[in-house]
Amino acid sequence: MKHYLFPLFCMVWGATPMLAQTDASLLQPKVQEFELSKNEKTVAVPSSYQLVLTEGSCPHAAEALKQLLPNKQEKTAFKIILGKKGDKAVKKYAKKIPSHKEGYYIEVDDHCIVIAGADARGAFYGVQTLTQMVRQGDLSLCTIEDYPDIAFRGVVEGFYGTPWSHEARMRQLTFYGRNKMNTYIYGPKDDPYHSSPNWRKPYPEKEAAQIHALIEQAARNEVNFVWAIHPGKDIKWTEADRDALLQKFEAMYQLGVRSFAVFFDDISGDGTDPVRQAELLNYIDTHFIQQKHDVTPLVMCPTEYNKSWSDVKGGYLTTLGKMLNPSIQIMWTGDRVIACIDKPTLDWINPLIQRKAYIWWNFPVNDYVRDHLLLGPVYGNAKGIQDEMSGFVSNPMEHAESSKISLYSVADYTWNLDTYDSIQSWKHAIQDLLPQKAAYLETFATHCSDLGANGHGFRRDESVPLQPMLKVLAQDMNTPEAVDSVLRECMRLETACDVLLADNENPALIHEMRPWLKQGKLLGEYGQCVLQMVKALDGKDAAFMTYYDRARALQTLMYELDMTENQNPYQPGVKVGSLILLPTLNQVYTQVTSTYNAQHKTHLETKAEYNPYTLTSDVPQLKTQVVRARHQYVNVSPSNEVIKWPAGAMLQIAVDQPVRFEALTMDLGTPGVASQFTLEVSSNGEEWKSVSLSQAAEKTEITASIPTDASLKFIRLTHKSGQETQVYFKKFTLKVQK
Ligand code: LOG
Repeated sequence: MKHYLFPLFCMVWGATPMLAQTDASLLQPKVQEFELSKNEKTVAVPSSYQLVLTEGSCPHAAEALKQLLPNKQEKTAFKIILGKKGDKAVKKYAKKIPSHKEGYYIEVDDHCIVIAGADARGAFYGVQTLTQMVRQGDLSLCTIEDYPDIAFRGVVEGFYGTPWSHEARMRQLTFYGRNKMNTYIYGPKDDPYHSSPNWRKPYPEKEAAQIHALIEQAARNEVNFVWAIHPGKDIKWTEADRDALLQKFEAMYQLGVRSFAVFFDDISGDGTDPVRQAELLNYIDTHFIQQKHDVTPLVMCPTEYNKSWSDVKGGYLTTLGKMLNPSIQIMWTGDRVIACIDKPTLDWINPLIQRKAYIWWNFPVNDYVRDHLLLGPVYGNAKGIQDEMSGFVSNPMEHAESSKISLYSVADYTWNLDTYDSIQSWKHAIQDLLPQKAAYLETFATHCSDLGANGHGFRRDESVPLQPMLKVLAQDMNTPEAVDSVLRECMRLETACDVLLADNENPALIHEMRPWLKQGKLLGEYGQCVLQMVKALDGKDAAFMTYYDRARALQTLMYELDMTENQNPYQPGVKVGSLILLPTLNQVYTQVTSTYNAQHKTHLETKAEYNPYTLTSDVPQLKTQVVRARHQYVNVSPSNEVIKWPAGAMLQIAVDQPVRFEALTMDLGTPGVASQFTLEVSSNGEEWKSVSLSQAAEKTEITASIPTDASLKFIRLTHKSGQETQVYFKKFTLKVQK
């Protein structure tokens, strides 16, 4: 029976941090079974206690308990009994311990607390739960039976971009332990010793020492540190490379690694052969993993790692399914690169790979929308599918602290799928991350969650509580209720950003969010101005022009911030409220200014934002890429993955006013491919002139200088080789003169 205690005390006396009893709904992740004792009594947190423990049985749990309650004594009446199944200390409770791995049983009565794990990790998790209970205040007499729904839960540091710092990783591992996540897969794409060119080489001394420290930190927190290698870009299917890989694994084993993964994602060419991949992995499994006896099952990420890229007839996945040793885990991102997971997802993939998929969930990763920070709730993954997956790990943002909002909820979801509540979990996550200023962070995060238009077409809802009023405002800007409530929320947003910018509670978090907080503050100010313009329209207030001038200034300041902060080469800039808040405010700005112009016969600027460039393409993976102009340059957002470019397919950029295209620079990641493409320009989209492409031998960059012509409006790149080609899409920059 599930029994969650209603936090009545909180309701009556207001939100006090200390409760008179345990509120099970606040335990994280949500526990499976919580039962209050019938007498509804509580016991104070013991100020001293006698520890009953089988020496050496669960050292990390014992250490965590010591941290929590340091006053352990020999002769005290109150007892804490800690142990794992099979220990003498917990023998009496053996039948009550859940049979699931990593589960635990807790019993609190007025003279004793029992924490009995199914194993050492379970005991550690029991201590984490007790820690949360102690932080709430007096302990309710109760029993808890708890266990995870999914065997492997956690994080894959698998994004492109700046890998997490050592300090950030150390903090993450503590966070995983606290939230009962047992897996951290180390695989940052931009660590050269994980991928090409240096996967064959051992880590230099400093990095090796840091990895060793991470492994120790992981062990203290009962996390499996999984070290992944990404050799597929340049692997040769030779004994020499096979041995190089084994040697690297051996070196990592010597450093303390006891869990391993091999990634074959985002590669093209020889490395993608499933037979060769399976032979190599089976060899590693037999000659390394199985030989060691203290290493967890091997994990692999396939080249076809999502349904939309899978060529079932081509047999890649079935070959892996058939050939790979049954103990090898296969990762899967879902129906698309970025997708939520449901039953049909698993019903499709599991039979093909002849095992339960190990989910690589691409959220909150933002390496393809780096101008956005993803702070919204985790939602969209189905309930009831716990028995169809072997693992579920989340790929986060390069911003480690900010990612904790999502990771907290991933911990919640993967432990107990069926009771998962996305909004509640998100609120708890924010509370956990920044307890003193949680309300402000919640306001900011409410408006900083969508990804904007992107090549993967994955979006998240944003500004949800304000949406009804924003819709009313968009329909009729003269609705006072809507004007006032949006105005108030913009004021709240500005306040929240100010408070957070000046906050010192979690400096690493604020540092990561700083550009977005600055943009959020400007957006809040802009919103207030625009709505004041609406209020001033009735003519009674002479302030319209002042509000107009300030709104214009804020538009410029938001643009400048976007052009100067977070200037990464992929998706530079800083976006906040881009799904609905900013577009609605811009629409109201245009409307209110046009109305004013009509009333006063003025010519104030009515355009709030303007992108003259549009992209069209019949290459499926490119057609939703984003194009944007920055100063003299027009960039198409690059892609991280391999692009399958069909025969005859093209990519076109059009501009609404004639311009002078000066030059094109692009990088398709492969030497010699320029000859497979033609570049053409046109002023009307009908008559085309071709422009020659140049590519130096052995180089991946392709350039074209475009003959002077001030009347051009179209430029297109067409693949002409007659059959599908595979390229990367690392850069596409057009230089333009107005
Ligand atoms: C990469 C990953 C990247 C993610 C999101 C997998 C298996 N591989 O398209 O490194 O962070 O998508 O951009 C990927 O997802 N490639």
